[in-house]
Amino acid sequence: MTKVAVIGAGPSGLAQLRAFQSAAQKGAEIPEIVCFEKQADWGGLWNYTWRTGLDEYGEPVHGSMYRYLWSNGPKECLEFADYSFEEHFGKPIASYPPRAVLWDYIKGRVEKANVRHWVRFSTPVRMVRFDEETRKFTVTAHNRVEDRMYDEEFDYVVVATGHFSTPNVPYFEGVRTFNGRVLHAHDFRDALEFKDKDILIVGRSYSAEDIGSQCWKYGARSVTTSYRSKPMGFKWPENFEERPLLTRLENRTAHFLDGSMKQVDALILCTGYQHHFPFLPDELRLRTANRLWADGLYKGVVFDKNPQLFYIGMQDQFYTFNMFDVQAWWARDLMMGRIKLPRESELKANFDMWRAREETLEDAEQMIWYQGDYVKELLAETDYPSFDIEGTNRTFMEWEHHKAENIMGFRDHAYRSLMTGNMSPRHHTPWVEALDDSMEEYLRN
Ligand code: FAD
Ligand code: NA7
Repeated sequence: MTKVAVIGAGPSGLAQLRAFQSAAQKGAEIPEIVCFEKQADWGGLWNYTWRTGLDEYGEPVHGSMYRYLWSNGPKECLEFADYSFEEHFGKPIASYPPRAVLWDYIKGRVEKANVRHWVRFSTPVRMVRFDEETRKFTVTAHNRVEDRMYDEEFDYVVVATGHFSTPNVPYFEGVRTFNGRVLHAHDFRDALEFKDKDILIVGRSYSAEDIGSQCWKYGARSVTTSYRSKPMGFKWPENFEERPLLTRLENRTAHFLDGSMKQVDALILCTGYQHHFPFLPDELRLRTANRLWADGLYKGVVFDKNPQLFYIGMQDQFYTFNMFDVQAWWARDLMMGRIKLPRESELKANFDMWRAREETLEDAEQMIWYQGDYVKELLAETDYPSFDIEGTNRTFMEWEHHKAENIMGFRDHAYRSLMTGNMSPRHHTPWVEALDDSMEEYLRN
């Protein structure tokens, strides 16, 4: 029997499990599936951990999420086409749920699909090798509970280990002797640590924006963000400012490229992440930057050097959960022989077309339409339930406008579900006043 290894049980890996289960539900014969998950539970980054550094087994902690994290985009844009929020919660809910609510939703679909027995928890994959002769993979996994390592053979491997876990940590002069707290976004957990402090953030992307906003919301005395390329440009509150790049630290004084200085208590590096696959040998390892059209992947999914190897969710993301779904459905259909892999020249031409267009993208709106078109291309080739991609793009546009209008208030807006057609209610409390991020509080009528 054909065997498929799925590495990781976050939203991408779970999309793969659900894709196979849905085929089985419709009567198809599916391969044997084994999903290896390093953490003790599923949900990937959405499964919050208080730990930083190494976990209870000495493994690098995967989690980069923090307390009080609320969705940074409308939930209407990530909704599963085969499992709506309304089906899960039994009623329409507001548009920017906190982490715990989204985790519950992710889990709901796979609990309904009854695929938990496919997952081996607390089992990091240590190595994957491919034998050119037998055309099989050998996966070496480590059962941490029994402290037992073993090998197992597979016909296909799906890598779904995420790429927002291994921090990119640049060096800044003077950081060695800075005597405030220094951390990367990956290790940020609780904004209350920075109450009444002057904090400095390096970076200008989602982590900088959101960790800065959170620290402000939970009472930081001031927030200064420092950009390399260009400012974020939002209308920030009074004690929140953007400065050019940090050039050096001298005791607690930060110096910036424009010659200005500021006394700070803490330095939070929101400088992004690395695609990091320590369990893959050179010939199977994806090497790419965080971009909308990743290097090395045909159709954004198939590894160009080995069509039995798939990567899900490796792109930079506007679209998330439903894009992972479409990728997983497509990968499933290739593994099940429902889609024939086009000739290499065709795949290459397709790659070049997407890459060329990617290189022309100038702003977030163009990037959203681009990623939407990519989702559309894969969607047309599978039986994933069709959904309104242009409507999703337009919801993303509204989100962008709401952020530009009021960066601390965009989460107070509500949008229409593209899956059910129903309007979501506005949340009962403005985001800046909502300090309790529990599911009970969010769902309270
Ligand atoms: P992950 O969620 O990272 O899951 C990967 C899984 O693989 C993990 O469970 C991990 O334990 C496992 N794994 C890793 N290595 C191994 C190994 N060697 N062996 C076995 N298992 C392994 N997206 C949104 O849509 N909305 C948001 O608001 C949002 N906020 C975010 C906030 C933060 C701070 C971050 C970092 C990301 C955010 N994202 C958000 C994007 C996020 O990447 C996706 O939502 C989603 O979690 C990606 O799913 P994934 O399965 O690809 O990766
Ligand atoms: P991103 O989106 O990859 O952004 C990384 C940021 O880090 C970006 O602003 C970079 O600046 C900046 N960066 C990287 N290296 C440096 C150095 N050396 N100096 C200064 N600035 C640097 O990562 P995020 O963590 O923000 O977001 C990841 C995910 O988490 C995202 O999907 C969210 O949903 C949550 P640049 O823009 O290139 O000038």
